[in-house]
Amino acid sequence: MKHIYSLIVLILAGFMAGCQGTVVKVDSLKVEMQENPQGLGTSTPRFSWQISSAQPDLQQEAYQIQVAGSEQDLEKGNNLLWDSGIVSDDESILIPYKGDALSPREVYYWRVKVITNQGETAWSKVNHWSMALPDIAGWKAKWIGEDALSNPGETDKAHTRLAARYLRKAFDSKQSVRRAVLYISGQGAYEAYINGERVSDDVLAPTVSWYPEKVYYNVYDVTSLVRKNDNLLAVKLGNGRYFGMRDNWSIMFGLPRLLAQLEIEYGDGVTDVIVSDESWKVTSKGPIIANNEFDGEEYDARLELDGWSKAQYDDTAWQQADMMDAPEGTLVAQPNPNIRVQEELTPVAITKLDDGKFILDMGQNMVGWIKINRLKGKKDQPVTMRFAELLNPDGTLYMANLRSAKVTDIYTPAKDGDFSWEPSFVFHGFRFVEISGLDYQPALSDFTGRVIYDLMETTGQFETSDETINQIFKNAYWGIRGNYRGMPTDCPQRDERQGWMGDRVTGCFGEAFVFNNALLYSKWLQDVEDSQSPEGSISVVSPRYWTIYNDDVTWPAAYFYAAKMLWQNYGDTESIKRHYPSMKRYLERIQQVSMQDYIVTKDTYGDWCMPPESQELIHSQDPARKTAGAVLSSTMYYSLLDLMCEFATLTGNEKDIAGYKELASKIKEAYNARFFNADSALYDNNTVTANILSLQLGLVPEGYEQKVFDNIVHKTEVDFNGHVSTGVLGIQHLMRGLTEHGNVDLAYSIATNRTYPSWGYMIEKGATTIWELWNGDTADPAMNSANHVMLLGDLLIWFYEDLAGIKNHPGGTAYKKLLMEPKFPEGLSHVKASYKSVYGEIKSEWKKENGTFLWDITIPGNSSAIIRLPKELNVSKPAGNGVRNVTETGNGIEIELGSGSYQLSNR
Ligand code: RAM
Repeated sequence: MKHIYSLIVLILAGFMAGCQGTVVKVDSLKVEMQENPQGLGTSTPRFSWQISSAQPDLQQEAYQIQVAGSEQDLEKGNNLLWDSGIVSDDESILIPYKGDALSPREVYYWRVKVITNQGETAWSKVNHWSMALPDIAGWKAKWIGEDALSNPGETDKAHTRLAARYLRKAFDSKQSVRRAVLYISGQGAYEAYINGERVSDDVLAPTVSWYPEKVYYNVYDVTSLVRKNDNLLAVKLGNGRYFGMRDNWSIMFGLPRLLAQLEIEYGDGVTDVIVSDESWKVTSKGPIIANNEFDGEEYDARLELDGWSKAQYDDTAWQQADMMDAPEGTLVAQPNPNIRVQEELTPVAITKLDDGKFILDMGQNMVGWIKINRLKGKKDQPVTMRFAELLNPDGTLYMANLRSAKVTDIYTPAKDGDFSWEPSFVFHGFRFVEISGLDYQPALSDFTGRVIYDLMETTGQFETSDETINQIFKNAYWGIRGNYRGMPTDCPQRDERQGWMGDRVTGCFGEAFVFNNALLYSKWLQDVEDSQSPEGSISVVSPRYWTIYNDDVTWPAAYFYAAKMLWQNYGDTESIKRHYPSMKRYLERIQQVSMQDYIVTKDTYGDWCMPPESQELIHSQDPARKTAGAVLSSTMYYSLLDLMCEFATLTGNEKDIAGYKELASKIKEAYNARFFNADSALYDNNTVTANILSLQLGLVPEGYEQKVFDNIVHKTEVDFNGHVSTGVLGIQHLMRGLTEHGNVDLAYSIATNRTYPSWGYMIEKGATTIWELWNGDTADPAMNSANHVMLLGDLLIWFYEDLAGIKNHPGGTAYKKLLMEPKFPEGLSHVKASYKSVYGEIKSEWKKENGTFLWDITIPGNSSAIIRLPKELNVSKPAGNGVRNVTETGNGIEIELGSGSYQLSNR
């Protein structure tokens, strides 16, 4: 009999079981979530690893970690700084160091051995990390720069304009070097060289921060670059966010400045320290005559300083470096990776316009810049590149949505002939590039699109039988990485590019499936705290380059939600612990200034960017479409109290819980009294947003959930013809909400719509990223970016959790225990997803075709999953290695699986 419970479970990995001794491997060794990190600022680094074996159901039972000051000591077991001994524990992520005090600057070596239910591993390979400088005491260097606007046209007003600073210091290294480490912070951005070689591939370093509170420095091992005798340390300084792009007080901190300390250890134990001080030389008369993140970079090759970054160079024309004030903020070793070029694109087309300009099409809305591989230049004749996301109907660049950003890179050749070039201190958000100043048609291969974002691993792949969903995923992938630059930004192209909090409240959870964004987000939460006012207000743009203390809830909610995301997705509780007091202060502040009779009355942005009544509008003016601010704020505040109860338990603040609960129940009561109509089961003016937030955030009175849900469905189907009607807030819960309450088909049709408003409509109109507005093709250009991620809402979470079934078990974190319960919307026949969790790669691929159901699952070592499938699929009791438990329930089957690869089917 083919069907009735004739499941075959192939435990692919299990065939080998029992034949011979199992080899259990331990690898993917990380310290503070990085492989061999340099310059850690924490005294208790945390260790993580992954285990794997060819047999299923691999579980860790104990571990042993050893740490020593040298590889030899570690291998011999001598002079260990920490030997954890055998610790009975199944935890393999973020285990804190508990050994002797670690010294600043030092390199430490570590290894781990794991005891599992399948035997013991050998010692892992040896990995290492190094420590940062001791806080202030470690710094002998002084902040230096050029303390004047000394070139023609330079200004700190309006569109600021300033040439890059070039700094150099010759030094002598007496002997051969055992170890050389560069500690460096250049504000706003720097590029460092030793003997002409870049010290790293990082670009636009260091990471951004709220400089009055914090200034980050980087640590690089440069041993291989320092040689015996004559050496040269050189640094190029750009404006970054320090000498800001516009003369707003909160984005203009001062002229660029450098702090650098190169510490050299020789073979005989003698050390040398080269520091930034008055002995350095500086000039601003080099080729980068202007650099401004909004406006672009101008490079005049006639001013090139040939060989300036190498020892043999005559710098007598340069001036002595000026001493600069130290930025106010505390100097801290940067915890998150810098930005890198992580992909290169070749343009797909080039078109000549009537006026002789050329338009390059990169085929993709991307973020970064154009590297000119080779062009034929004419002496003194600038080649100009301007960047835009879209074209006008006549084929020219569409610049209207860039507002005041000039986005123009200019290269002026010093002589006739070939040149190559790329900028150092700017980036653009663009698909199209206009090139002027060439009198011949260049080739596509003359250009490379350099794609930049914070260095991080791509963790997720996602593909289905539906092409619209696949393209949306691709657009999201490009949009997300295009907006990671030391902070998650709203957009990469116009004169804004800020860390707008509301854009990420639930988005950050979805993003975490696709990218390992843990270090970016934990650093950003520090920016949020650094930007908090003494009264406890949170700036909805953090770091607060625009200081906006609204004392409302919906945007600042990202502070709480992103902390939860770090816990849920990575098992990292550090941010919650660190920020709990500031979060609490914020909630108290709102209670004091924005709450009346248990309703949070204050709201600034509404359900931002909902589809308006007319295609030209940015914001709806129609009261029937708009959700009341108090509905948005009160529901969201209520959800924050829920989160705080969890956080309080985690951080040992249980005493706070009763207060949160009491406040929450008063809010719920007041909110329902004010906004809920029990007869119709509608909230306020019955927008989908009002109803879905009330439902999903837990405010609906018991027994009314189904009715409220039915209203959401009715309204969506009847009034909006099965289309989305929400803005940034409603969309955060829509897809999961519809699915959880039993209407995955409606969620699926919203996800696959190609008509307005929908993500598919954007694609229909040629989008290769996600737009800021549902009506991005017709609305006023004043606020109309083609690369915003906020309208993704909970879509990616829904892709992974509901379509692929990759989801934490309730109460579980970091995917150590999964609840895999995919939903099968009508019309979708295939989903293939993978996600590299901190335990290893999870895979889920199901196919439903002509009555056949096939599901391939991979669960990484030291994790497990509960599988739930509905009765209709006729999937029966599996057996074999790795199958821990099978239960038939009224509705279907529940299977508990240990790690391994499995195939479930009804064949
Ligand atoms: C826009 C930003 C951002 C949004 C705010 C309220 O200017 O681009 O996406 O969060 O406004």
